[in-house]
Amino acid sequence: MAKNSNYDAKSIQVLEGLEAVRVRPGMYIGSTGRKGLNHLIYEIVDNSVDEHLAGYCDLIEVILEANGSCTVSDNGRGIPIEMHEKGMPAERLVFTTLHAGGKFNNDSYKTSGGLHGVGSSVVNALSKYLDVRVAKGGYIHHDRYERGVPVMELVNGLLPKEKRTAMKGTKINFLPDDEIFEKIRFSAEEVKSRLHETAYLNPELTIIFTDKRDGKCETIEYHEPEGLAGFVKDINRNKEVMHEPVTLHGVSEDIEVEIAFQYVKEFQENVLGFCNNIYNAEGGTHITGFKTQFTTIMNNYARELGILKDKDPNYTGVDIRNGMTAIVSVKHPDPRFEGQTKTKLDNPDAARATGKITTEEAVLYFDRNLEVLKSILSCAERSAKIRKNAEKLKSNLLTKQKYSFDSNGKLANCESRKPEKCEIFIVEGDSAGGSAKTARDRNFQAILPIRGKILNVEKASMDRVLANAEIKSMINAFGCGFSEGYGNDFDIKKLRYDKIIIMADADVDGAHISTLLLTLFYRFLPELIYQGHVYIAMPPLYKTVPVRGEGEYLYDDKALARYRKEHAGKKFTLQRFKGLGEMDPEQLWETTLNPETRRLKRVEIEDARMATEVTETLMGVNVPPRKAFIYEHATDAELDF
Ligand code: TSJ
Repeated sequence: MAKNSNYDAKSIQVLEGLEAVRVRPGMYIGSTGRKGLNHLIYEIVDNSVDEHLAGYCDLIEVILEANGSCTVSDNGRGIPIEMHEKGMPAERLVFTTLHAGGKFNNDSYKTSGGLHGVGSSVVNALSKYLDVRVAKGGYIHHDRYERGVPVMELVNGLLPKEKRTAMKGTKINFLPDDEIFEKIRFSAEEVKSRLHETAYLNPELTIIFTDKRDGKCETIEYHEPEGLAGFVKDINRNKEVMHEPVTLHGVSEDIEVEIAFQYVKEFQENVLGFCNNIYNAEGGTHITGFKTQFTTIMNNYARELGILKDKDPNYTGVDIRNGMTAIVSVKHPDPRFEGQTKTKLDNPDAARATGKITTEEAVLYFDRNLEVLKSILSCAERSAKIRKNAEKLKSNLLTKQKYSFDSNGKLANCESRKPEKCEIFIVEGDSAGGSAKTARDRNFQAILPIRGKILNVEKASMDRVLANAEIKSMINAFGCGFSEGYGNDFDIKKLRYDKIIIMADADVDGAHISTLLLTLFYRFLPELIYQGHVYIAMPPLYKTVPVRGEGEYLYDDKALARYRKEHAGKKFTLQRFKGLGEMDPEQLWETTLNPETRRLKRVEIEDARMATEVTETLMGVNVPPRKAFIYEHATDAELDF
């Protein structure tokens, strides 16, 4: 009896804990939009990856089920189901106690990605239902929750003879709660990309993804035995590479370090950091340790080989990393995170560990691969020359900037000087720019027209980027400087506008302009994206003009189909907007500028792969995928009205 009442008391406490999650879901998963929704899957999958890291599982299966739920299963030991000291099965503790995950996982790495590494109980709390099946010891154990509350006793069933020894592992099936999430449709593309990434980071793991929704059944298997080297190759797949990927690994201070890099013939560095399998969008100590030591080594080699003479200054880190694609992955027993989005690794020992392994291993490699060393150094030499040119141009640009805020070429600035109120619209073409200037609320809306297609920064060197008039006028207008690599003049506090809104036509050319601008921002002003200042305006495609009553703006063909259905039999004419230039100022105000009625999509960069994909798929030669990317992202994103 005593045991029972203890159990009840515990259950009540537990329910109160999970109730807090339902009251403020954003605190636990970041958002209740698309990002938070997909996060539920990663949260569950990470448990199986932990089991893999502990050495007990090599297969994970993820299924997007026809009914909208998600199934994740692995072939590990199965969540423990023994009675726990607290009077309930350990499995129940996992699903009903906040942060219970860590307690059972002391022997392996926590895949806590920082802010939102919250565990399976949060997923449980935010699911309409969650079914757990654990197979071990010849039995299958079944438990079920609804909105976090257990709705049955744990059932133990004997497995059929032929499965008794073979079947083991954990299987979770859950349906996100539509009372919590704005939309409950998972994004297959995003989930696949994340699973693929997980496969690259865990070369001995196989992940099978199946999408059974919409009457189809598409399966894809991710197994990447080449690991990080394969990951780097994949990122560089459309580029001209200079050598085979180089991998460095080792363990130092209990931290496992793995690094892969490969140079391409392009002006850009792309260094991605992972800690315990989680992408660190803001980088951190592991990246710093690698970069610092790599710079030192390469400068030492340059002097040894006589490429740098005594009187020459060292190459900068940015010179040396021009053209480099690298992945730095660490496994840390106790990671700490900081930064705006809590994705920046903060442990000083991680910097020491990556630094030490980089020095030891890179020297081993370069001593045996002189040609690769020399070609990287000749890249650095060329980059240094370009940098010196760029520095001249930049100092010109920055001195001019002080005086040019109000008379910046074509910028029609707003009257307010309060950045938190101000918006700037980047508008393609002088004619649309002209209408926008007439239509706007000049009190807080600035218009910057840019002409034609801006420079593709992905393919251009720094000095050419800085010499580009359109780019100069943008950087001047924003007021916050810009960054190259991680060393920078960028200062977000100086940003003059809270919202930077890309305004382009809803057609292929418009999509191209938007992606060029996004690439520019991603490369030189990434903080603007991370901190959510960049938006894309979503002008409508149609306006309906009914015989009687008010017309309606329609933003896509789905909306048009819906309108036709809802107004079946009624007569109306359809005005189709080919471009922003075709709208009169009043329409432009109503559809695209007026905060009360317009639609904006905030630009987010999901994860490492998405980020590199933005620049790759979007900048590639073929137009259709590019268009698909923008519009796909535009439609399933959280719209900000
Ligand atoms: F927690 C969860 F529901 F999110 C979840 C956990 C979801 C999925 C799909 C898998 C898992 C999971 C947990 N897979 N494998 C495990 N393993 C354990 O929890 C486990 C098993 C045995 C022992 C042991 O010490 O004997 C320890 C652990 C942590």
